[in-house]
Amino acid sequence: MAILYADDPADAAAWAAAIHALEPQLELRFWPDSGAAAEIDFAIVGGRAPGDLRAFPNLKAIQSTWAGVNHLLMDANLPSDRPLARMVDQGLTVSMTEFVVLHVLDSAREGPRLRAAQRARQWLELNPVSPRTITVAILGLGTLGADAGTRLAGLGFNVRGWSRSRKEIAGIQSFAGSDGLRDCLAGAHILVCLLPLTEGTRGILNGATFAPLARGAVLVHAARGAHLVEADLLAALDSGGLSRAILDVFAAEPLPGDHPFWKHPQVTVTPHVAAITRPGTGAADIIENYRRALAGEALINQVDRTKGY
Ligand code: NDP
Ligand code: OXD
Repeated sequence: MAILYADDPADAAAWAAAIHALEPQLELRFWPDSGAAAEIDFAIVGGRAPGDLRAFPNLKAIQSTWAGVNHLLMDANLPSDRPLARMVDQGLTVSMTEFVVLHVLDSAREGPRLRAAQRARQWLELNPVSPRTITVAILGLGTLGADAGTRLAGLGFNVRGWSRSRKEIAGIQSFAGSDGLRDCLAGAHILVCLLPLTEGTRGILNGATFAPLARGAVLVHAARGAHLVEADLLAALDSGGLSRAILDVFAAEPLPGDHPFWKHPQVTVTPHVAAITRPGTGAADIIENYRRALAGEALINQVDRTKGY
């Protein structure tokens, strides 16, 4: 029996090396060279459509190398009656925390104003403000939001987080539900989005969400493009409601060349690179999930299809 790798071909060699370093005897096949369909009992998928996995009658489970699985849950080629696991990887978590901390600190230390002053050869003595006076609201307090929030709290920021269920995380004030969202947003200076994309969160970054923030607040969005109502962001930047947006994810990726975000002076575009799973740290859980799939056990980080994440 064999594992089918149906993820990004550019990463195939790195995944094969990481998996074989731990379990040299595992047989890996690479899409579209799957061999006899009946021999495939596990599939590794990622950000792109993997092809029709319904063709494998003995497939026991599917493992995503991505943390977000919204695109996989919508893919009719993925058998909906097989367990699907998402990726939780220390390498990915650390990268996302770096991305969030980088942009929160850049905003807190007024990076854009200092860079503009340098371009104008202006000696602009801006005194750093204390992080305690800056409130960061994180939407999504799961693996990624909790880690980024904990680091920001450690740096002294006033951190709030919003999730479906309340959390007890040192240094983070936890909010849940729709009343909780309003309280989480009220007066926040920096809004970070690390939610999964579901029917409950689609379009959540909209005018009504931006309105309770402090005037001139900054958006750091690294979740999914469809969370954001782009027209509402442009309107909020125009009106001064928001002063800046750092966007890593977009409704259409790659971002089309004529999209207004590319040249907008208050928008920073990064090409969905906030965080990626590192095969060296992600392989162990994949192997454990393969073992569990064969044993008929629940997977690590198994997606709850009713919740959509
Ligand atoms: P988790 O599943 O660990 O956390 C999701 C969090 O969102 C949980 O706290 C959950 O609440 C909360 N949540 C979900 N739905 C709602 C809702 N309707 N209302 C309030 N809170 C809600 O996910 P991760 O932290 O691992 O990843 C988050 C997302 O980050 C991914 O889904 C993906 O879209 C994105 N991502 C982006 C990357 C990039 O490079 N840009 C890289 C990796 C991930 P509760 O805890 O109560 O269930
Ligand atoms: C992920 C991503 O979800 O890279 O892992 O966006």
